[in-house]
Amino acid sequence: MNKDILSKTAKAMVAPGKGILAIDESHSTCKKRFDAYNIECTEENRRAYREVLITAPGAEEFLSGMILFDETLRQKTKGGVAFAEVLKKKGMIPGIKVDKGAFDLALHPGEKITEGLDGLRERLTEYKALGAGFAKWRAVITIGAGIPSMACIYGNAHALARYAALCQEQDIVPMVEPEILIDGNHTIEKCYEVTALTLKTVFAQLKEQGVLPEGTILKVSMVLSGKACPTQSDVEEVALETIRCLKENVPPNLAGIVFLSGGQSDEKATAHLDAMNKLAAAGGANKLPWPLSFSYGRAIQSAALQIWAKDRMAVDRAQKAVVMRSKLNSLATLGKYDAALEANLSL
Ligand code: 5MM
Repeated sequence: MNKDILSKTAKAMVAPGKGILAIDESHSTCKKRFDAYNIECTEENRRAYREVLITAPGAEEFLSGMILFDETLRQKTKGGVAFAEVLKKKGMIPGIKVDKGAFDLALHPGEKITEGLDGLRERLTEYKALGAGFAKWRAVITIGAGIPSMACIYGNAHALARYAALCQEQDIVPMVEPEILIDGNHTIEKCYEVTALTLKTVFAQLKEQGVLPEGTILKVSMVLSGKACPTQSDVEEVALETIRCLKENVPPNLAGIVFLSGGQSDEKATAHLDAMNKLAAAGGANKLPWPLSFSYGRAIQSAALQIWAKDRMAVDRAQKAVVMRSKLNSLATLGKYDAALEANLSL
């Protein structure tokens, strides 16, 4: 483990004004997104769509990297340049999703465990040779009647720590992603409780496995009311509760924190991040020891996918959409976003 390489890469991932674009949908998730527009989920369609995102001119001003799926890391532009090379030439870091997905947790109905540790050391060696500088593993925690169980939280936390240690062994920065799902009618208080317990357990496991915090990025969900909760929290409350939860449960020497959007609208995901960074910039009790940035998938891609789906020739417009959304999120990492800017998004 080279501590300098790890902390340098991790710092670059959350450099001021920069965040990460997640385009690491597995085939089944990609099919869901494509189905909404009647696009066939073929290897070539996936490649063509990802080429639009990866080659978007100017995205590098706001993005430090992109998370790719195994297939994408092996694909090339129409002109024959490997996607990882395109990213590197633009000064972005290629990342790779290394988990094998979330499966039913035995004896625990309604809960998931993420798999993929078998053979991970060998896969990481290959991914490194293909250009990956960081790797992502997503654990899924569901809130419902009597869940999450400690078996689910602990099992996922342990797997996250084992994966993170394997990454750091090869100087690959682990992006540790415990996602507390937004689905359900739970309150923001319940989400806070589950997020806090999950983070506590994950960081205890990371410590136990010897994972270097300075060479690790946390990717986490915000503290939100469940989608079907009759009382929805406002932007200020989400920002305050998320900051409070992170400050209580994340070690201060972690390299950085990025958020997933998890089904929030594009505007809400940006506004929440901005509110947190405005609070942090104001100092006092909300001052933060780590940068807070984004690693959104849907909340950056949605407009671009819609444009490209309707007209495959409208690559320029789709690319502008992804860059504009990245720019607004970049402003949010600095606490400089203004909802009025949404009106200028003439796509
Ligand atoms: C882009 O989707 C990622 C992969 O998900 P699947 O394994 O389900 O295909 C996902 O991990 C993503 O990186 C994060 O959830 C963030 O994406 P959102 O859309 O929540 O911002």
